[in-house]
Amino acid sequence: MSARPNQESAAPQAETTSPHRAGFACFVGRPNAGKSTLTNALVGQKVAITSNRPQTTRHTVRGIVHRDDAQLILVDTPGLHKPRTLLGERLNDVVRTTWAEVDVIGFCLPADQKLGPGDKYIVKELAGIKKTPKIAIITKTDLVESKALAEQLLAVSALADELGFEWAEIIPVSAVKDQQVSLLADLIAPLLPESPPLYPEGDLTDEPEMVMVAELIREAALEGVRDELPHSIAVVVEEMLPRTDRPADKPLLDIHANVYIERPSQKGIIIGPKGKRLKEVGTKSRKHIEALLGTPVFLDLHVKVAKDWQRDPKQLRKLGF
Ligand SMILES: Nc1nc2c(ncn2[C@@H]2O[C@H](COP(=O)(O)OP(=O)(O)OP(=O)(O)O)[C@@H](O)[C@H]2O)c(=O)[nH]1
Ligand SMILES: [Mg+2]
Repeated sequence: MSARPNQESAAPQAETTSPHRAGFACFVGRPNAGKSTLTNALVGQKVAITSNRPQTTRHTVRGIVHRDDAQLILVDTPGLHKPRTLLGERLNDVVRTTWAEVDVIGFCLPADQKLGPGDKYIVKELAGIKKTPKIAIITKTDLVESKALAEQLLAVSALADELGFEWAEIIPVSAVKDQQVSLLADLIAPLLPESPPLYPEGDLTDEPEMVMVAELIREAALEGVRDELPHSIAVVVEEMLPRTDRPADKPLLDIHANVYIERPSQKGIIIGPKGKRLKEVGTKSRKHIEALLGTPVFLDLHVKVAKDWQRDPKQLRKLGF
């Protein structure tokens, strides 16, 4: 690797020859490219929700990988897309701010989809960020044969040639099959600046618990809904309070959350016949929330209409965008 500057490493393992590194790497790509799944696989725990609906991620999520030689802070971003709403524009802004700030950019391209105009658009913008090393990550390799994978590798390499830059690395991975995931971490680590760890050991994310809980509810709510509805769902946790008058060995956490949709007509779909769907969303997400928080939970979900919130600056602010 590059020549080492003659400053002392601040890392505790003074005997090792290579200095400790720490820094930020973001994953960018089209919606559904597998960015969040890859982030979770690298961290070894679910820090970001995932789904097969596009635009699942709506804010940057930091996942932290602790190694002896380096601390990788992975920044999962929303999929970059052609915005159709104010929310879409805000999400794209978040991605652009993020890639301007990080030490390494990982461009995610699914192996099972042709490199398209959406990808070219993103890579063209990345080409303009000269200082930052860029890694091309072909995701979901378990879905294709080796011939198709080889073609994808060539296509992404040719695109960089065309745009006049070079990928620091090109790597195929499968987050679902855990193939080459740790190799990706090995490739990112040396590209980070010399630095002591930036987060305490054991921290896997800096997401506030209330946000993670809301995201787990949204993830469950996304399952099985189609068309415009996934985009219309937002979840806000209003309150998390330990139930009083419980014996110390039998705690219960009361969580009150609102599931927002955009139109009254969507209410019925989310709630389902006799409330069946909403109940399923509650049961499913409660399990994940209990695992996350390590305590039994009583989850109280309400469905509310926030009219056209994706397009309304005031509503967006209220929902945290
Ligand atoms: N077979 C396979 N599926 C994958 C892999 N990685 C992700 N997926 C699936 O692809 C879909 C999208 O994954 P996400 O990680 O949510 O994608 P994303 O890029 O974060 O999407 P946005 O947040 O919407 O931008 C989900 O259904 C995942 O299960 C993989 O390695 N193999
Ligand atoms: Mg995502």
